[in-house]
Amino acid sequence: MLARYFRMRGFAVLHPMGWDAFGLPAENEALLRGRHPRVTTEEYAATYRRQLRLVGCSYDWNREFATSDPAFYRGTQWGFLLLYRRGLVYRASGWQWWCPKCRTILANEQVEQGRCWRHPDTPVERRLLDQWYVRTTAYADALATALDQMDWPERIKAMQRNWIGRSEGADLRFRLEGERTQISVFTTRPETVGGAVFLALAPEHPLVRTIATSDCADAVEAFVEEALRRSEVDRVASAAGPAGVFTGAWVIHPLSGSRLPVFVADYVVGHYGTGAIMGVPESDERDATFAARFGIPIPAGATGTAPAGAVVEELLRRGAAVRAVRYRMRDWLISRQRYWGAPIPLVHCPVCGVVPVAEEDLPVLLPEVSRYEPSGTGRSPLAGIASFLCTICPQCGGAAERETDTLDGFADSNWYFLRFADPHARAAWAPDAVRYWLPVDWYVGGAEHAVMHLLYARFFTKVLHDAGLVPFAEPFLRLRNQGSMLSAEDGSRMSKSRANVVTPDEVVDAHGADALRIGVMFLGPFEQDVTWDSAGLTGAGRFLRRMYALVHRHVSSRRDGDVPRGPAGAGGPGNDAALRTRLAEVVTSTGAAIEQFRFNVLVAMLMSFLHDLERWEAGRQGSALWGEVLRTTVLLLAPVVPFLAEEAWAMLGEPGSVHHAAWPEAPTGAASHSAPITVVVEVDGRVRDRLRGRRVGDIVVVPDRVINLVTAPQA
Ligand code: ANZ
Ligand code: ZN
Ligand code: ZN
Repeated sequence: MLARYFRMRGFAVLHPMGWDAFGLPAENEALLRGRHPRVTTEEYAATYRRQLRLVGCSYDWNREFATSDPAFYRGTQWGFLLLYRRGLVYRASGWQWWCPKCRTILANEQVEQGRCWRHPDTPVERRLLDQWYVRTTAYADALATALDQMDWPERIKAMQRNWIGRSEGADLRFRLEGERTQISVFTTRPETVGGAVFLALAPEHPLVRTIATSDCADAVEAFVEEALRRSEVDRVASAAGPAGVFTGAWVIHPLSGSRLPVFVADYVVGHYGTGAIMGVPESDERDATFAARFGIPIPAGATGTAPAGAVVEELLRRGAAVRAVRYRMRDWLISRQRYWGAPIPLVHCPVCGVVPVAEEDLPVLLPEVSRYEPSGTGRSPLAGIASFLCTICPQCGGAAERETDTLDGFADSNWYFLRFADPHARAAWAPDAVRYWLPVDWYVGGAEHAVMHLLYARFFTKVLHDAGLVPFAEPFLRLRNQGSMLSAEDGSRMSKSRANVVTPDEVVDAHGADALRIGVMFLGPFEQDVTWDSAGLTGAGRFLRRMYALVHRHVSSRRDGDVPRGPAGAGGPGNDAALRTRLAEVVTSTGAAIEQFRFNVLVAMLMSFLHDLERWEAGRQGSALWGEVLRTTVLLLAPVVPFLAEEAWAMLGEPGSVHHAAWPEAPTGAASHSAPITVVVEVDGRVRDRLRGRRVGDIVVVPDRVINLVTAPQA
């Protein structure tokens, strides 16, 4: 609707469609059916393409592509190498989520409540593995700051801010008793240090095993092993309350000099802050529970009531603290041990180390396989394909091995919008076309993209901007989220996997595409979840038939040369002037409703307008005024019900397609407000009358009979 509307308003509209084809869903589907993901992807794309055409979505199919096309993923690989060259890619070993059912590593985002996103009944496990990361945290501040000026739903902005999770505070250093080693803790409340009575390390903390004394080592080891197997959510929000174990080590309080015991605690998160905290029972509830549970003594005089600023100043002065800003956000784990993705364009050379593939050798093609099973070892299926694996080092020419991991699908959705500007460009994108079309003016998608896709794409755009490759730093100016369609049967989200979908095919078959469009819009506000209700389709069908009949009556009375049944302006609830006012009002509010995504309101408005038109019709059908009213009405209907509008347009005898016609101007009433003029009425060049101090209220044309200028006093 938006695309059709803006096109009629005279905008150059780019309304593309393509397929985010790489990734787990396609691969899992292929595994299930034992068929190549490319084949299943093409099959699904064909169905979607047909259905989208069926319901009158005005996509530009010349720009269609799939992210799994080599011409596209060449650009994805190029983008990865850009990040690599800019020092934003690194390899690190880390604890990874592992789904025993998918038999692969999961990104943090793919773990929901400690379970696999694809297998909600399967708790994930943890494995220590080498992975490729993108330093998205380098842009944490820029990503958070820019949100303020963006025309996005507040809800999504809040989710992004939350995801980035910026916290200001300080790192405080505690020296281990009898040693030089220091333990750093991150706190947002450094002024409470006076009340600190213990330190707690995350089970992942590198010092855990070093500092554990021999009599505590076994208990610490057992605790750490158990904790690492559990998911973070499970650990931190455990119903059993905080668990931990004493390491046997003590630290010295930087101000009081008293001894504080060092624990390992499951509620301390390994990747946040320094992975260690100071426990302040008097200010923090969890610390209080922990201290009580382990009988940690509160030393006399341990209190945080000292003036805040003074404490922090003192710590800073003694070098026991540095100011710190921390982000909850983590770097992006971009490697996947999967088949169906763009191969990471790196080579491992025994002499040169990691070497990027030369730009002219891109794309690194995904080899053909007959089996898509994950190896189950944690390595990608590509590791088992010798012809892919064995290569030559781009730097020294010696024998080398290709990287066998593939890129996360978000590497594709990071930049696909640039490709749409010219999907046939030889390079990743065509700079001129990108400058012309982008950034995206209207981005419409589900709220499930609130963080990952939308954050990574914003990150990547900022990198491109910093590299001088695109003239903007934000990819999506306006964002709007549609709600989900819920099934009337079970109230859950319609999805193929739940087999509760109503297909467009069956609805269009029974009611037509325009009825489907109205029926869907009328279900509720655009951004809210709505429950499918086919009852609305009957009303939609009635609306379409009445609208059609209205146009038809006018056209046939014009053809039959009917004389208006009464003096013009006599029929309906008001006079012609009232009709014009009402029409102008509908023109204005239709445009506004579309731009505000108030589609359900728009449909209701058009329905009530139709009702008015039917009452106004008597005495006007066949007239020039009525023709003009219907012409305008059909233009307003074009974005909403494109098929009926096209038909009605032709019936009215208008040339070309209604979808190429200009959107009606809302009459501004300029004539009535400007200085009086004299209008000369001529017939064949001979003056027949002069209209002074009056305005032309109406022009009634009865073909072959009368042209009647109806005047009204100047307002
Ligand atoms: C002492 C203190 C006293 C704290 C107090 C809070 C309240 P945000 O706001 O989310 O940044 N913390 C630091 N690192 C942690 C980790 N790795 N795992 C779990 N908790 C961690 O939270 C910052 C606060 O969370 C820090 O400030 C620290 O506890 C805790 F009355 O230090 B605070
Ligand atoms: Zn799984
Ligand atoms: Zn080499």
